[in-house]
Amino acid sequence: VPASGKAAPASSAAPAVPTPVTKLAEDVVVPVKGIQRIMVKSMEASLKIPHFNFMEEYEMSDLAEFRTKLKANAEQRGVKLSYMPILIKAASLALVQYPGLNAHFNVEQSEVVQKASHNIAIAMDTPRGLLVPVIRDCQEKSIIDIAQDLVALQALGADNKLGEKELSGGTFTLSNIGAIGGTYASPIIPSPTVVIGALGRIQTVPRFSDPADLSSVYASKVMNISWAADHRVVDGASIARFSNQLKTYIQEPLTMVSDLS
Ligand code: CAO
Repeated sequence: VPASGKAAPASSAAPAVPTPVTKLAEDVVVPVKGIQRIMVKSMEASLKIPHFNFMEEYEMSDLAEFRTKLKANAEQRGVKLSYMPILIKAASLALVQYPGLNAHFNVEQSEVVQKASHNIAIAMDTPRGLLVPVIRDCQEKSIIDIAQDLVALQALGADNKLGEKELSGGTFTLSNIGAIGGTYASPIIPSPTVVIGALGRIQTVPRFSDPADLSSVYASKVMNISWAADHRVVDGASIARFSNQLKTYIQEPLTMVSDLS
């Protein structure tokens, strides 16, 4: 029930994607082919990876304000600025300090290649299902550059035009499942990369500014990120330290400015 005390109109609860309104009269056989067949193979490869999961809550209030300020400027340049480009840039800045997480594990050669380029793959919900196009060289790009790339990839995805060129070469992955819903996830690492992060829904929750003072409760905007790392070559402490660095960039966005090259 909203603050007004009145129940929200029924239409506001309608799901964004309509669900089928007719029951199936008989079984329907759906062949698994094309992109989905590739998904079967890549998920089977991913299952060989021992996943280490780590989840953390990030306070988003300052980042939300930061985005509001940048949004107008982005719009003047004709760019839609969601949270994603800022989070991608923040992750890239944190990866500079943790190069072992922006890497490929070549099992056959028994080597980890720390990648110079931050080619950040973004899980995307498209009419063809899940696709994971790549925003290349995020370490060299501004937040606006990244926003432009993301919007362009979303447009290609919507038109069924994402191909090998856009879908290959990722070195680190982010999956914004929270854009659809959900707080936590257990994401699957795309081989040969070694880390993936699933972003949960941004939500407003009560928190204490002073844990010793119960009257210090305030409305906090938070997002959870669920990390999965390849525990053969990445230890939990590295993920926790990387997450702490990213948390600083998210919670105090101005700290990003001092680390921009
Ligand atoms: N919590 C709350 N709101 C969110 C949000 C989140 N985690 N993520 C996005 N939003 C908001 C955006 O801010 C935007 O609102 P405004 O217009 O007011 O800014 C709105 O939702 C729509 O965002 P978007 O989806 O168009 O853009 P995005 O850049 O945030 O995300 C993309 C782009 C491609 C990541 C997303 O559209 C998508 O496909 N997500 C699904 C990923 C997925 O399927 N993962 C599962 C992989 S395993 O099967």
